[in-house]
Amino acid sequence: VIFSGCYMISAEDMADKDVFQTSNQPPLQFGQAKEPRYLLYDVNPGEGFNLRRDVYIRVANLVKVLNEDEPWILVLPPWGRLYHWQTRELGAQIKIPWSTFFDLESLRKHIPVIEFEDYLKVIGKPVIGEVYYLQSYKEGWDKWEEKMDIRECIDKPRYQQDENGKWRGPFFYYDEVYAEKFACMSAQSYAVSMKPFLMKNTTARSVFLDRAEALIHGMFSEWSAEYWTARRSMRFSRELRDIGDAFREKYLRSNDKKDRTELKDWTNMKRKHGDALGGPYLAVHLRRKDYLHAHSKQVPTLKNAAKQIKKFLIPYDVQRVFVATDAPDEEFFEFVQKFKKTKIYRFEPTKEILEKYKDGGVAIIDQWICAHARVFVGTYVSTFTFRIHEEREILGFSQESTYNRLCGSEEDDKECEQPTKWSISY
Ligand code: GFB
Repeated sequence: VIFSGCYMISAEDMADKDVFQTSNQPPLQFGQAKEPRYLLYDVNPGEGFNLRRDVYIRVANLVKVLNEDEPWILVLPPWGRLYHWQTRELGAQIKIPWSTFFDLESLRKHIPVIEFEDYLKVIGKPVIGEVYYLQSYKEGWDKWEEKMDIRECIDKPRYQQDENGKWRGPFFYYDEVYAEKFACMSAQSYAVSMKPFLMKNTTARSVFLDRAEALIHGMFSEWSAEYWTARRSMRFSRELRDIGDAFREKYLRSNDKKDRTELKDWTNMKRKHGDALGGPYLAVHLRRKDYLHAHSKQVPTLKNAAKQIKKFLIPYDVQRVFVATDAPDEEFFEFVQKFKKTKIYRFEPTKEILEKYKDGGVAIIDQWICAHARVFVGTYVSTFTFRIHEEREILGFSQESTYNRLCGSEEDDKECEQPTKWSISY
């Protein structure tokens, strides 16, 4: 069985989908249980990995509230062709399942989820019932109020009807997949407010919300326990954590016992700020590449970044620095040369690790190592940095050791506002 928990599978499912048949036992009787429905979603193609993780939380909480009334399963959108995944030798980097990056058993302790390929197996045909492409309101708005309406598409849609009436579109690069129905929907809505629409206005077995980043957290925001429950369920895969842990042990004298960062089943794990000590190293997220243009004022020169980092070393009594960065090699080596005695490290994947876990997996290993440092310094408004903050909240680090950022070379202390503290709540 693909998903855990209390979701019933109909007798009809049992009859024609061998995926549910176990051994030679006769089919089980499932009585009157309601068939589960499937929610799929996708995000604006330009968005990066870590904003996508935030959208997952919004949609996951929608699925959570749907399940209060009827069984819905979230279909995890395969990862693919993200702008920042640029290692050429890896080829297209598409159709990557969530299990490459995340621990699905952990996600399932929050809501029922399945991979897209498993969804296709269960349905038996490469079909999605209804697709709604979320967009804004053409006329704009004076005051923000929640509303949603089926409207004409504002832009030329990514979906086109073929000669057989099937809607073809960019379904995660699975060319054979089509939808039976398509519409644009103007929406100003909290994610959970889609519930009545999905339950009452749609009938298909599967519904796909495209541009799901348009749905906002609302009351399930970063400040609320519900946000954090979903967030805590987003554990990285065991394999990626193990690779990060081995690096910590080997190069940074860091392990969970000494660092007070041992993980428990997240449903029972509750830490206070300051419980975690962290390994004897500073970690910095040195975001470069497109940030040099996107946030030129807040991104320091390499020389200035090194100067800022040095100021943290004595107060935190650390002599090692771990650098997570998207910088090209020459920039990284230039940065290293700014230090004399301090040892500077970065994670360099073996060929096998890179091929297996790709750019996305390497970025997660970087985040995991940053999350365990005695002190962390991030990059202005980077969602990559924000996810590290959250990881450190979950592990129980003091907020002083977490919410620091590099300032732009020209920013004075007043301008260089430090990151907002998102305190974990349970
Ligand atoms: O994750 P992300 O949305 O964070 O996008 P931002 C940045 C991506 O760049 C990561 C790579 O997912 C990684 O693939 N990357 C960045 C890194 N920093 C590191 C690092 O330290 N180590 C490794 N291994 N990889 C936003 C984008 O990025 O920045 C927007 O989402 C836009 O699309 C904006 O480009 C300017 O929030 O930092």
